[in-house]
Amino acid sequence: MPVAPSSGRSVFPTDDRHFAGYLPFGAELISNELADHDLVVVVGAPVFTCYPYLPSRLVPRGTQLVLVSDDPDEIARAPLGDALLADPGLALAALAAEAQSRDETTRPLPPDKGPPTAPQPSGGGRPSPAEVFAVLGPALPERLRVTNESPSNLPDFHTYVPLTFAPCGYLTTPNGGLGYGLPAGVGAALADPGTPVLAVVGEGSLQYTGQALWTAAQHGAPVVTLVVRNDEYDILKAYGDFQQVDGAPGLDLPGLDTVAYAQSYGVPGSRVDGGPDAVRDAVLEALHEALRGGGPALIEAPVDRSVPSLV
Ligand SMILES: Cc1ncc(C[n+]2csc(CCOP(=O)(O)OP(=O)(O)O)c2C)c(N)n1
Repeated sequence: MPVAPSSGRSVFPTDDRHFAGYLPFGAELISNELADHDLVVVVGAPVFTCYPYLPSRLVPRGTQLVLVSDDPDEIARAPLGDALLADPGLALAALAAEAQSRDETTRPLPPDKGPPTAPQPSGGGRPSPAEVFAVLGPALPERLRVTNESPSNLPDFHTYVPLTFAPCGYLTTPNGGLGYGLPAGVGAALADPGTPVLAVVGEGSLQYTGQALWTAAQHGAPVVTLVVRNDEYDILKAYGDFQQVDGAPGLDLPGLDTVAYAQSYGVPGSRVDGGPDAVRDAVLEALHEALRGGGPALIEAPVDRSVPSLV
């Protein structure tokens, strides 16, 4: 079972043998990924959110698509396929019961994928985001909510950070609009203070709703903000490359001091220059402290400035 492109929630435990990864964002890439399938059932998600624009059918000709949704507007928006207006949970339960009642050979479990391959060392003075996530991800506690608003690192984040806690164990913006992640994490921590939150955010995205740090400080919310700092709007540089635009202005972010910024809102912060192991230790310590009533903290982790390819 793959997760719909740009899903705002974790809908399936990523350590399950049936988890088939995240669908890419661009139409052509999605279509290629689904090419081997006769039937695609989209459950409780749009068909499909796409970015960037890559003109293509969403599924190959010959592949049937059915949307199951309780949202008539979503059904009206679906650009192709058939739709069933129904509660997705009830519909899936009915489908599972029907499948079990059939006397057919059960499909074997998909092969165990094993752990992801280790990232290439960045080669520069700073680690890559992948190197940080590869060390941090497996060390994170099971009972943890995670939010992500660090756009250029999303594929690395998904590769190395297991998302297994439910319900709403993972929160992110489904449409790319910045400013949701940190407030969502603070709100979740206030609603459920027994579950700490790790809010992963780019230093650019932090500027959109950083005031949430003040709310976290005032209420002692157990939220640890991890700023993945690359000193630029990395994903927009990637978009510039994709559109073959050279030298778009305003995409460098030198001189932001996110530690001082957090402190100005009453949240203690520290910059961790010691590489992935040091970042992991600092995050785990801060999560531990937060759960013991120590309140929020911010950790800034410098990473290298490599611009990822968008497609
Ligand atoms: C409300 C809003 N304003 C502007 C944008 C455009 N935008 C998309 S990503 C991005 C930069 C994010 O920078 P950063 O958080 O540092 O992450 P990076 O791309 O470096 O990983 C911007 C400005 C947006 N998506 N939403």
